[in-house]
Amino acid sequence: MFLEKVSSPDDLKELNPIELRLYTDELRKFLIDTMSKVGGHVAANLGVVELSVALHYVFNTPEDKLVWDVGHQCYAHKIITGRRDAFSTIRQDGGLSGFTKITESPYDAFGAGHSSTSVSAGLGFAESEWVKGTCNQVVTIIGDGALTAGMAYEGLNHAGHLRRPNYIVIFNDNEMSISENVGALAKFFGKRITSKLYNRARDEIKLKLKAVSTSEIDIYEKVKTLSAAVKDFFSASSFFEALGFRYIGPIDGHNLDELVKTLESVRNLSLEATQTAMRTTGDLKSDPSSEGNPPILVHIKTKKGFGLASAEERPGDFHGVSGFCKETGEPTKKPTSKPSYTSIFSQTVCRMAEADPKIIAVTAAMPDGTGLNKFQKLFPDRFYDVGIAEQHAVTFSAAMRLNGLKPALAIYSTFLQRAYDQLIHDVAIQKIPLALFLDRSGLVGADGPTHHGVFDMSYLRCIPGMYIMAPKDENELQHMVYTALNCEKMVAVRFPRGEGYGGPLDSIFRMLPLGKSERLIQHIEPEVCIWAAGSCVASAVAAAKELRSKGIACEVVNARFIKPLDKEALVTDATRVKLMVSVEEGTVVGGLGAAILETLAKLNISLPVLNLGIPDEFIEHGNQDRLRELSNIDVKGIVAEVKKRMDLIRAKSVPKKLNPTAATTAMNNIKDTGVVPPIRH
Ligand SMILES: Cc1ncc(C[n+]2csc(CCOP(=O)(O)OP(=O)(O)O)c2C)c(N)n1
Repeated sequence: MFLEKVSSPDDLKELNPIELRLYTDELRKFLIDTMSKVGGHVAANLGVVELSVALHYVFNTPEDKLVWDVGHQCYAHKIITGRRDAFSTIRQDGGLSGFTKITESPYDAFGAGHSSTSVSAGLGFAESEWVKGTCNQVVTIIGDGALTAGMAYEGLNHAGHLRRPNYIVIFNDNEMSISENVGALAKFFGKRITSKLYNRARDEIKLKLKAVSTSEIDIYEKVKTLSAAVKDFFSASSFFEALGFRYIGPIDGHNLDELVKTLESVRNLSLEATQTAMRTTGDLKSDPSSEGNPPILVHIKTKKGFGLASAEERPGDFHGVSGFCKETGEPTKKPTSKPSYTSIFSQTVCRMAEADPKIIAVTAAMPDGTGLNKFQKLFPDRFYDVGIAEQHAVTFSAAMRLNGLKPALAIYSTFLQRAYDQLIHDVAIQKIPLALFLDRSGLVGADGPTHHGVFDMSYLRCIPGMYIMAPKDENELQHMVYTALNCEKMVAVRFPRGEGYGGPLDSIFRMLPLGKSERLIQHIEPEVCIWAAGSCVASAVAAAKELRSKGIACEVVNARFIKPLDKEALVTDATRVKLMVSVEEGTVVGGLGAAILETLAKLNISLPVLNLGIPDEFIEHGNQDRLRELSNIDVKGIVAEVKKRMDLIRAKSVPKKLNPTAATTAMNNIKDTGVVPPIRH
């Protein structure tokens, strides 16, 4: 009833308190109905329905900016800001993004997907308001999980220094990351009930002491100093106050009236302080050292999955889901019999760990996503969830490796981007043979451009000493996990999101020869050779079969190693075919195809090369297979592209085949002398 009436925050402001409450209930119901059909980040979104309504009710968005951390909890915000009708398209081809996205709405102040960026972004907005001389307010909404990441503290520390009162942080404390939150701070914030009592008592005592103070002696000030030590022990407020914030809370984040009232006072406080500060300084840049006008932190307490029993009970299972039954919470999609790559990875590490006590497992806040929750149950003392701290995870694991242990460090490809300097500075330069397992490599589907793991081959390949492997199927993944944990190299194994092919699994793990490829289809007189990596190998094989029926003899090589590339095999192929093709589920810039081109160029071999992979642009969200199709790395795309190029080659002058003897000589020369002789066609 009220849901249809609200198409913008201005409509929301027209509602009276009772209508606002009814609207909020309808909004939650609408969210549950829609997410039960199309899926999404259920638990996080149900936890912030009241907060989203209260924020848009109180603040003057979009002039005042809301910066949502991660952005996975912004569904109510999307509905309030005019995207209700499109909401059922969320995370699907051509539909709304599952995160905040500045191109989608002026109300999405900043795009997100990766965690813990909201404090820096919010502060940047707040500070620029200051420099421009305007006093719009900026609100960052950040969870306790996101507060396990270093970047959040970089922002908070700076905010405490800049002291801009138009900057407000909402600390959404639900005691959960995706799984249970970890770390000393999470425990510290757990004391907030004591803090609530403390706050109430403090306010009462303050009033009483102020009443008995004189102009000569301010008894309240004196007692305040004395009580600081007690406060430090009891109160979460001291933590944020030490960082330079005015702390308010904790507030019940599901009590709409209390939230609205608190946010209204916070807004007034912030507005007044901002205007006063701007007036007093008379200068656009006020004195940041002024003690009077700190930024404000509001600590709210919410429950993940609020309003949906199954999600409240099992918030971890309702982090990111597809459709589900509203009554039971059971997924509507039937589980397949094929194992996921994640489960094979985790199973292999667990089996290896039984035999080798040196194997430990490390994850950055993704025990369920990486499958390492299995390891955690079996070997609790050898399992480490470090929080959303990929940088720390890499350096921590590097030191453990150096000290004789064998960490299996599992991080999603996209999140490893966070730890790039650590990979170079803390691992590669020191030649530490750390094994990295990059889950969700390639196109991930519904999460879209912030989450596609398409850059790792490119960003890892340029690191000296790095080994990069990609399995063609789940059986090969087992052997790659085994090889990575035993090979004394800095090595990354990248594998895709989703299920494998359900083929047989070898019961005994084996070492794969380092830097060696595997030829899957051979011809006596091939015209084309496809080098494929990981998830693209099966498509390449199917494409080669189809090309054969179209009169094109096409070999297929499973590259296995993107680095080091199997140069001998590559040169052999280059001597026999008219067209070399690379196929990879990663960016063509800097990936397997680039490695092939670089190698051929270095050997002075020239022949037509077709690079298929993710083009030099960000791929939107959508169905994983559809996105592969759009990038021409599915069977149909490979066949069409190869056929097109071969038609051209056949129509024009066909380059002569390379002389095999010359190629062999070239390879021998590289090995013996490092000198590359020119090869003539
Ligand atoms: C850099 C990075 N690592 C991991 C993730 C995966 N991730 C998405 S949400 C989330 C938990 C966030 O917890 P919190 O900030 O408390 O928000 P809540 O979901 O509880 O509302 C994690 C680990 C991410 N988005 N970004």
